[in-house]
Amino acid sequence: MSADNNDVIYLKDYLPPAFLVQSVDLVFDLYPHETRVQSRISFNRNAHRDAGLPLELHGSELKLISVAIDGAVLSADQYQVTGEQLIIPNVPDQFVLETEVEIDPANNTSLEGLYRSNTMFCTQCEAEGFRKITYYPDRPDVMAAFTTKVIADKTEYPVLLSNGNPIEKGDLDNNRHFVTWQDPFDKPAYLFALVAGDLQVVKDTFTTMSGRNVALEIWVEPENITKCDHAMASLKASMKWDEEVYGREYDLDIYMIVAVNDFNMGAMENKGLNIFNSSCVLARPDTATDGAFQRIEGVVAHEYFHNWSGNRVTCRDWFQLSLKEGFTVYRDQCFSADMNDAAVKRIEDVAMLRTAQFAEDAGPTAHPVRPDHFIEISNFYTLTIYEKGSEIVRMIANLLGPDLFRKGSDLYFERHDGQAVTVEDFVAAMADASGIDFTQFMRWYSQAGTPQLTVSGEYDAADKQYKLTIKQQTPPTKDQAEKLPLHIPVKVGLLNAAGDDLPLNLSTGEASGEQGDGDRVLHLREAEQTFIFEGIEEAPVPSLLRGFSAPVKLSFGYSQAQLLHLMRHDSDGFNRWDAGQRLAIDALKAMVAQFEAGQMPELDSALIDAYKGLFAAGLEPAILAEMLVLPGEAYLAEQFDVVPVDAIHACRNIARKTLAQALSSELEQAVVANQLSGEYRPVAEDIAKRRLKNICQSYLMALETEAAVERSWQQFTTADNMTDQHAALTALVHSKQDEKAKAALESFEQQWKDDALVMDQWFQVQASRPHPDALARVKALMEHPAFSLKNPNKVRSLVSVYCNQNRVNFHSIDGLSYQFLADVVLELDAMNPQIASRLITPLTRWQKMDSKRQQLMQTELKRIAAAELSKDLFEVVQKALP
Ligand code: B3K
Ligand code: ZN
Repeated sequence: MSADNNDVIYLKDYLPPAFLVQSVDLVFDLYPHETRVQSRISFNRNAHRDAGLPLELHGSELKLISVAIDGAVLSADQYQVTGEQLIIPNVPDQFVLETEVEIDPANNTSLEGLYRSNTMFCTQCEAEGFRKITYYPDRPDVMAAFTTKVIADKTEYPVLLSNGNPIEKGDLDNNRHFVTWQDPFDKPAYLFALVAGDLQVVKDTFTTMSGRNVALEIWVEPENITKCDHAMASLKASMKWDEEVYGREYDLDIYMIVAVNDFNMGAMENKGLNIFNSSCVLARPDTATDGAFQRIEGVVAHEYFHNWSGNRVTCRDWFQLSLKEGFTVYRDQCFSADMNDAAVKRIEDVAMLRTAQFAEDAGPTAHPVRPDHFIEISNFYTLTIYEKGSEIVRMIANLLGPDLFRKGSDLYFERHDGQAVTVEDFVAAMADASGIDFTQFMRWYSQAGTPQLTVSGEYDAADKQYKLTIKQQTPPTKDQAEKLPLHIPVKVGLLNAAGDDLPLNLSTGEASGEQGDGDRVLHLREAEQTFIFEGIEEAPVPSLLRGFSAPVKLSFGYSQAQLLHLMRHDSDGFNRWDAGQRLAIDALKAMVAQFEAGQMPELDSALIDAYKGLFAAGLEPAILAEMLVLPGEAYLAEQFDVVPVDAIHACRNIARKTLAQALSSELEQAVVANQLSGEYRPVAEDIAKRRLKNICQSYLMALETEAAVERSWQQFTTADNMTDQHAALTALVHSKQDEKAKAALESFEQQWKDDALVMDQWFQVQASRPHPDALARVKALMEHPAFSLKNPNKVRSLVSVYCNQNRVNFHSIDGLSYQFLADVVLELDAMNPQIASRLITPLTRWQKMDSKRQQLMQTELKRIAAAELSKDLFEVVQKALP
């Protein structure tokens, strides 16, 4: 399995660059197979490194045509070219390097560097893709001003884009033309971008807070021109929000977004020229679901926010990736919370974190938010870097409060504008702005694994005291056996019997907030610590970790009555939802135990009553919808040491049917009451109603009564928006109504066969269908004309969705799905290593499966390991092997 270049790179080995770049001039002469790239780079020796060091540039898959220094062409003995580098031993302290290379974009299936998507040229350079374009010090701490001339055929590529502002354009011989772009801001090479194609544009403008006009442009293939409005509105809202909340203004005169079909992830924040996966930018009410509208809003904002948190202030090295990603995710989460329902947004984010990031933190690829070594950095664009990284920033924000956090972020941006910095620099700005000591807190960046808090409460009626004792422990992870106590902010409230928050007066223990407040943030620092509240007149019910104040697992011996109390009364919306989740988990675990003992599982009637109560509680549709959803199979799996995959699936289904039966009139009523008329609007209020209606209808479909099936069919055939059409399609396809399912799928395919993004949804609905023929169907769909292994969206929609969301089939005891995934991963690795190494994830999570499945999964991992692998896949597989 080992290629020879699988060297491990360590954070401790960081050295500043030997040469700095003053300016870069690039000329691209674009042809599908033989693109020529000329570069002219002025270098200066870095005074912080030894004199006399050779010039070492990164370069990969490049055909070197010529190299010259200060105008003199070098002979072959004056430099060395390896698979990864161009090394020139003797160079002056200051010089101009000119190179010309040839590259083959049409054969670049890795979608990194310069490649083709449909008929256009586009680039993806983060993290280390620029080295596939030309020889360069491809590291984020080398920042320079770029000028880029793009030359191409005028008919096939009328639009030629790069970073910054266009400064010159003109015609050339042979029907070719050019545009020259200049980016005045120094940037690392990972933010370079180029696009050439036959594109159309939607234009708008934004006036910044200082009164400058910025041209906004979204460039798409002609058939997508009607799908840009939502992204444009989201962009303008993001620009405004960043001015208001962070005081950050956009800096160039133009901001461009380009939509491409073949893209490894969601989008990329290249300076002034964002490149987006079409799935994260294109939407129209009839083609995109509410979820897609919200995702677009979030991703557009995320990439825009990077202009400050990432581009103006960037990372010193890739170990600091969370510096820009964690902070930017935190910023986009807050933005989406402000644009939508804040409690629902928090619930969604936490549900994802607890399901997927906690599993990552407990699995073989667990790593700290700032890793200390890697083989392939592409493997570290993870939930830990992004989502746990965001939780760390959220904890800092909560420790400081809004005003000091703003002061801290202002200080960070001012101090480090134009620099490539570290996580320490970010935290130092927060510490300097607030006077808070973050020394112990820094362990959050270096310790992997999810801390476990075990909490107990003791009420002393005589002394009117309530004592909370909190123990913390972080389990060992693959690379770190020993863990130290973390500084954990634990937000708590105490509810009295009437359900009100008691005033909290702390006599022992450190906390933020004022004495007498209804909730306080306890500062847990020790392995075990007791906090004492005074003047508590009655035995309270503690509401712990309000708003999910830290990314931890928390256990407290709650009784069912206490959870019901929290579910009804907690003033914290998140914890009200979480109490419901805990109740449901307890009930489902009891059912699993019955199932495994060979009994017929029965849902606890207390849960049924609690759910019934939700309908009478006068909740907002958005919250009611969230509270009605049972924990998913993946999160339920997290609750067991050995995962009973089949029992979880069966019991969850039985629970859904039981609830549907018991609550049929409430559900019916909600379906009727939440029908919307009028034009589709992707606004929180309408999204909540559609969601509530569709959740209730999906419960009713669990019973598959004639009336329910008929209603889904009606909705499917008459819906004027994709949210409703898709919900009805899912309900039908996931039911046992084979005829109706088939008819719906055929009609949907007929209607949408020319729309790639809608066809992705068609693949997803079938890949997640929990029926025994699922694997055969997925395999057959891989032969469908709309499927392509070369397109990441298709691979994700069909293969990833099957392996991650159709758990009962993926883990089928015949091991055939494991074999299937291994086959696909091996085939894909030769084309697109980044996608292959991500796709394999479910096969690496064998640790909590039963021994039979463990063995089947390991057999496939070993089979993969025996092949010649990319660096990306090699790194993941070697970690995952037993
Ligand atoms: N910064 C990019 C991710 C690049 C991934 C490279 N393999 C998108 C984002 O986080 O905004
Ligand atoms: Zn990002």
